[in-house]
Amino acid sequence: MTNTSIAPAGPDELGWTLDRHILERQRRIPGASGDFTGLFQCLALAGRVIGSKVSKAGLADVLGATGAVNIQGETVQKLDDMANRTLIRCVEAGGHVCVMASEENDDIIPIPPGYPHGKYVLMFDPLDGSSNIDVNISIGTIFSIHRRVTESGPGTEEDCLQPGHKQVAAGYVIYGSSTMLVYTTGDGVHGFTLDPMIGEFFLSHENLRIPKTAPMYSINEGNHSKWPLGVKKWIDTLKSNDAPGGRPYGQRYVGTLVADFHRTLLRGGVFAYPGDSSSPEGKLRLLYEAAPMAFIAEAAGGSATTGKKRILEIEPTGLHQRVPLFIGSKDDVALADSFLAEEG
Ligand code: AFP
Repeated sequence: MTNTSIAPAGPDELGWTLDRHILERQRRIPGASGDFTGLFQCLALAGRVIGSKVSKAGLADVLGATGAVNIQGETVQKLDDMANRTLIRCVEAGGHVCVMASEENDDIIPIPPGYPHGKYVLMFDPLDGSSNIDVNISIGTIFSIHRRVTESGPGTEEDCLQPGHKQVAAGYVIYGSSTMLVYTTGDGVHGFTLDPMIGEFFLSHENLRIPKTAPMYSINEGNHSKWPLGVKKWIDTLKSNDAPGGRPYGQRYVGTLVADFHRTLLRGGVFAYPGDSSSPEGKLRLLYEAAPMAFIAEAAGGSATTGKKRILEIEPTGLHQRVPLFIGSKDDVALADSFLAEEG
């Protein structure tokens, strides 16, 4: 006899699509409007479009620089520009957000006239790791979602300048050997892998947890001479020979935060971009890089600090503010913090 009843919620031969995963969670929230689900559909579309362009980077005329320089003083790559425009176009008409902000734009990005203003605020780094684009190394898109704090109408900078602990969701898309979208709403981190033949993200990594510690560190050692003493001593300790203490640690560094963080999330260890004598606040941006990754790290059981303060507690003062970042396994970040505390 054929069983015609609806299958119970749970993975079956189709697997869980990203859409279904978000929808099932929406149904658990009484009175949910579907706006969050709608916004995620826009983000997933943007991820698929950008991923498709990235995978054809050598064939299409998208490699190289546009000739422009962004607010950070960095050369804008053509793919950076394409990714930025794709995200804005995919999201602006949906009616889910009241304002956006991007690492590539000097100011907030308003919703164009004629479109509704939603209750969410979207901030993103459209293509993290731009300097790796031309050499075929993994790059990514990072996003952070807040609820608006202004009442209604167009969103403002005030909506964007919220501390990271107030995020309602954060995630990234990594364009690597496969395209993956990883996200959290603060209660579990889930990873979805794009099936390029079907054009859909399927749940592949449910409830990711960062190991408590792992013998791996990730830092740009070329900056060694500029580091504060505490960072030098910490890295020297990780490299020292101490078999019972699990040292020396191995070193891995891609130079794309999304890729270095993704490895750290899956395998454990610590990623760091400290402040140094030429950039006391480091290189990474609070709103587009550090805060969303910190939200994901904490939801996976890890932690993220500036070496002195929890990233998610920082009250932002500017759209393009930078912060030192130590992120990953709880014990490994705590060890880094202890060296920075000694320094005073
Ligand atoms: P680009 O986007 O300019 O390549 O910078 C990437 C990044 O912001 C972040 O993704 C990396 O973790 C970090 O910079 C790498 O910086 P260094 O090249 O100074 O190591």
